[in-house]
Amino acid sequence: MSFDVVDLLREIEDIGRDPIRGGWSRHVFDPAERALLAWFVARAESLGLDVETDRNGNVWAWWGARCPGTVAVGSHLDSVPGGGAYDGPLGVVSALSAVARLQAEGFVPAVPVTIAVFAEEEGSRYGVACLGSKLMGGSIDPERVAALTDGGGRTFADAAAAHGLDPAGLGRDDARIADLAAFVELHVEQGRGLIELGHPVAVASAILAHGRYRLTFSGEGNHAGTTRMADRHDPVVAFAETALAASRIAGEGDDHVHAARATVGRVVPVPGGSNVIASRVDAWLDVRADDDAAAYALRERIVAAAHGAARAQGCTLEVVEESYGPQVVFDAAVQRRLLDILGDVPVLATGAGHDAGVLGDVLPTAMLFVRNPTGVSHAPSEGASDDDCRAGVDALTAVLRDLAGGVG
Ligand code: HGY
Ligand code: MN
Ligand code: MN
Repeated sequence: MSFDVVDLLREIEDIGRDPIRGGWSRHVFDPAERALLAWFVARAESLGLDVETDRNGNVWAWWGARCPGTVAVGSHLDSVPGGGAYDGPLGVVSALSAVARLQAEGFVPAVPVTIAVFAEEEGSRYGVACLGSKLMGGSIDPERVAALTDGGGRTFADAAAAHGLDPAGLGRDDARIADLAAFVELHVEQGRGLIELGHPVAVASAILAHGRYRLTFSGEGNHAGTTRMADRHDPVVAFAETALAASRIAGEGDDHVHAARATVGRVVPVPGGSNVIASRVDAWLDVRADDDAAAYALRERIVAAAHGAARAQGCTLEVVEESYGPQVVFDAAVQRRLLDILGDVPVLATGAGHDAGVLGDVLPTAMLFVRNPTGVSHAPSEGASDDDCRAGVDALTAVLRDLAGGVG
């Protein structure tokens, strides 16, 4: 049984392929994500790791009995709809590969090592990014989470209970946090930084502030053929003008010095008939910026433009914040430690959110990025070369060997 990272990725490459959207769709509690998790559990147990699911649905594979001082690695297995195969799984698979390599070397860690698989990192089913790590770290209200509904109206509480979780147990996990000395997440880079720098691996420095908002434009549903243009209150038009304004406003502030990004990747007109003027449009706005103040200012400008567009169409607008992640600056001491271990590797910021960013509020965390030759992510062409995947495992193995102490 090979634990080479490339072999492991090959083993799971057909789980969750999306025949309609292309790429992969692996959403929390869905069959594909459960199959991927079952594969992980089997592989972890074949390494003699003890696997458990925590109160928030995150899965942990333990090398050594849990106690304070534990070093955690890992990432997530869920994806965006039609996403790539590396965002998340590369970190989990690399962790398996690194542990297998250390075991094969006869290394015995001085402290426990655990591989974490965080639930619903993408927020693709319930709309909140990094849901499992936010619950564990206490940065989201568990009662709000229990009541979250998916596209089919099923609550998180109901789905979680169907998968063995107690909805009343959701929430901050102080004991687990206290046992973790550090969490290092390896992740495929979701940009072109390492291409431009010519390195296979980097250490993360920071993560942009990130807000997600549901915009609901409400107008007057009517007949496409009998309703004069002057008599319409069309929420699709209000949305379209908002999308154009968001792109223009963010573009004014997004350059090589500052980041200001606004995206609408999901729009649902209701009722959705091709000969029907919609009565409502739900649109999800994703806003990213250097820090919280910049993200707030960017959101305010876009929302003001959205209200103006709604008024101009005789529509109304409701804005609901579904998810927010503040700017993250990674722990300088752990970052320094990784750079001392790895030597000459670059330090990169990222616009993508991660569980290591969320948990950085409650414990020392760090990230390793692996070069992505396309620089594309959240799309099927996301990837990493075999050599760079192995370079990532080399780095993660070296980090684990150092942080976990031990002999061999
Ligand atoms: O959306 C993000 O930044 C991350 O990939 N969840
Ligand atoms: Mn992602
Ligand atoms: Mn990810």
